[in-house]
Amino acid sequence: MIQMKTPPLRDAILRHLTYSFGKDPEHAILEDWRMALSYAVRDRIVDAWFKATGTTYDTGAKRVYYLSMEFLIGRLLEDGIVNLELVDEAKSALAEFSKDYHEVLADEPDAALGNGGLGRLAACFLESLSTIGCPAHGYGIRYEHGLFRQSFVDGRQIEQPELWLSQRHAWEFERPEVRYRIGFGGHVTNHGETVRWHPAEEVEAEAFDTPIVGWKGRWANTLRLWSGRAIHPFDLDAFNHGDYARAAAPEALARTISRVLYPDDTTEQGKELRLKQEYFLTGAALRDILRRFDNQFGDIRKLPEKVAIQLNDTHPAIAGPELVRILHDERGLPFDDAVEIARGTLSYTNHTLLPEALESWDESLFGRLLPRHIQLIDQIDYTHAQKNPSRTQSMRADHQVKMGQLSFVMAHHVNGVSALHTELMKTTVFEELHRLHPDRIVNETNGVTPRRWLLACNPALAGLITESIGESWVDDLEQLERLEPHIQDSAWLDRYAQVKRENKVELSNWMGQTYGLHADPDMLFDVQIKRMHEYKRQHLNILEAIAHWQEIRENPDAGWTPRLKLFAGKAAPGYFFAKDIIRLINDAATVINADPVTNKYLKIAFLPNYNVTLAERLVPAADLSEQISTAGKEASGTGNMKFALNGAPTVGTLDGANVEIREHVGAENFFLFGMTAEEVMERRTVESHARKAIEADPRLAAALKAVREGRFSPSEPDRYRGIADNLEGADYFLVCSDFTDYWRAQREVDAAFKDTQGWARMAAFNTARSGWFSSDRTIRGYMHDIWNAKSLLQG
Ligand code: 8GP
Repeated sequence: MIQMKTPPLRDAILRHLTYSFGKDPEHAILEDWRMALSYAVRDRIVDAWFKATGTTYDTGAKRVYYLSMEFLIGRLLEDGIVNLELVDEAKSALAEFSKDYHEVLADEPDAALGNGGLGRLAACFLESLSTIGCPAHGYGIRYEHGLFRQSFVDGRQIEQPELWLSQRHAWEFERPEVRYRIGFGGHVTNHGETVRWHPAEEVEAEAFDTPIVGWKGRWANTLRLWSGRAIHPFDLDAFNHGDYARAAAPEALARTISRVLYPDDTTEQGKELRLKQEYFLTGAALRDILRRFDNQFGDIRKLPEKVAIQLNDTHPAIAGPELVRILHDERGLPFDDAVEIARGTLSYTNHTLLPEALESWDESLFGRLLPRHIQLIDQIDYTHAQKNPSRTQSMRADHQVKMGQLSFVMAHHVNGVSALHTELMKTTVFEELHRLHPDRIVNETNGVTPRRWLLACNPALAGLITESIGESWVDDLEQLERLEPHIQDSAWLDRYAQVKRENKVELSNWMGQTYGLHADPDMLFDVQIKRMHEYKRQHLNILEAIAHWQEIRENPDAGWTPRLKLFAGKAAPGYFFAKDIIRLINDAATVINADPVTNKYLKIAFLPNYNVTLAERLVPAADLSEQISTAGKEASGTGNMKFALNGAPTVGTLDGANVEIREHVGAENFFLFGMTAEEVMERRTVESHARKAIEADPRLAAALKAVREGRFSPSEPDRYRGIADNLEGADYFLVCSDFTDYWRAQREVDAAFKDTQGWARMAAFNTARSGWFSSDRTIRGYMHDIWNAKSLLQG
């Protein structure tokens, strides 16, 4: 490998400004500076990347492939700078040119190639894989438009297309030489033993590579995203006949496949284009994986020994039948051997038990698009039934193809994402398959990368921690326990509290400048940020706020704890109930914030366009983390971990990873309320459970009445009748039944917050005891329990 001397960052920036972008410092615009800095940082990442790739080849190590329809990576420049420990150098280099570091960083578009938790987890995993030095690739789709941009008009959510590629993007390397043909439709021929699929339509998948660097630049892996291209991009004949639209049609059609990210989180719509995207990603990834494997190892029977493919939910589940098709139809292995090899290579993560999220495809659509795969699925299903005579559920029931069951049968391990979720998998959706394969389900509780979610987003707290215990916590987060003795020291605790206050001041200033929202940093900052969904119960939060407001009005001098309630989150464009909840929060905020009697004590704001960057601002400044889903519904949560790590105690239910967070931080540092998953199931069987809860709690009744009667929508009093009817009627997510206990927990929060020292102690224990929630720990779990993969870093 060529060895080159690394120039100082300042020189590298200037060099790129001049020779990569053709600008001198006098004429460079902000974007030029951002690009020049990015290229200077990228050069160093590339050095680490080449070295890692070389080591992986030389050692013949097993490789991990993470297939995911979503990678919610956010901005990458700060990530690179922080991981390469270039913060000070970058700041002073830019200062030499009179450029502000933060302004330059803020110019980068936020790559939102994901919806929420599942996509952000994939991004944290990539960073942890590199930090650990596990040879890995992420495979996804290079969507031209990521998750829509959200704004509010009269409190209503408006969606606009997201355009992250309209600005220059520094991180990817186009690989025009890496292209694969992906087919759809057509027919299957059968000549004796030889079965062949003849697709009717083909597009090309072209690779774009982004290096992902780990802590201290010791290792870098690749995120390879596929973009759709036409095989014959231009119809010259049509052009020559003056039909310019038809001439360009093939390219437009092929590009459609990677044009947009589906904006649904935890709902499946069964759309044809979505299935095409799934096969496009999976087909291209498998060809790429097998090409690399063939070049290096040759003997296909060694595939499970050298390759681990993780399916991020069922979206890439077609990998099972596709691998069998390649091994059996194309390479001539016996069917049973092909299935064995595929199963030895694949594993599957389940991220939700919500029935509406479990993928199942109409067999006629599926068979039309993937005629050979549906035959193979039938054969896989048939052999599985033969080997397991007590099986009652087929993956091909009701004229559907059930991707959850297919994934389970084709995977050597299936994992849940928190202890509770994994146990529920065994007793609900996968009960029968778990009985037949009792060793297949394992748990890998989620985690978050401490580089982004503490070191980069909360430099003040990171600084205090490093000063107190050294910097080893950055890639060994459980070292944070060593903060515990410091918590007993009141001077240290004051500094801890001071850091939180500074973060709150910074957020207040930013909200003031950006939204004209003026918040007193001494208020309790109560934050709920996540996708909008009934099971996450943002409506429970706003109902409690309304009840609280009514109570303050009645008795303004009762010594209330001042509170700022912050919300942020997007609703799927077709999820009208969730959109109504957004509007209700905005309408309630308008009325409540304008109330001179109460607004010293209660303010509400819904910040638009929630994304990774906004989370990075809010998490360090939060006092209280709202994790209030109906127990049994949130598979894990990862926002909950970010808040705890940054010193915001949780008010939450025993759901998902909240259970483990509470175990780790201690019950006395967590505000628990609500029914358990078991009690939830029982409560649903109680007739008129909502009505009974409302009758028992006059505060709840009064809050609902205000919503129903249009207190927050005087120009349209009926606006929220739908919400009121739902809550007073079926109330599937048990908002009413959990309300009273939620109210109680919130008043405990109020009281606890008044004791400044006591609160700081609670917050500090949350930080000190959150080390286990590092995604490094999670990835080590996958490497050990599922992939049988090793780190290639020494020591
Ligand atoms: C989410 C879960 O809702 C969340 O609890 C968990 O922390 C996260 O995955 C990471 O494991 N699930 C999804 O985002 C999800 O299932 N999305 C697919 C249906 C699109």
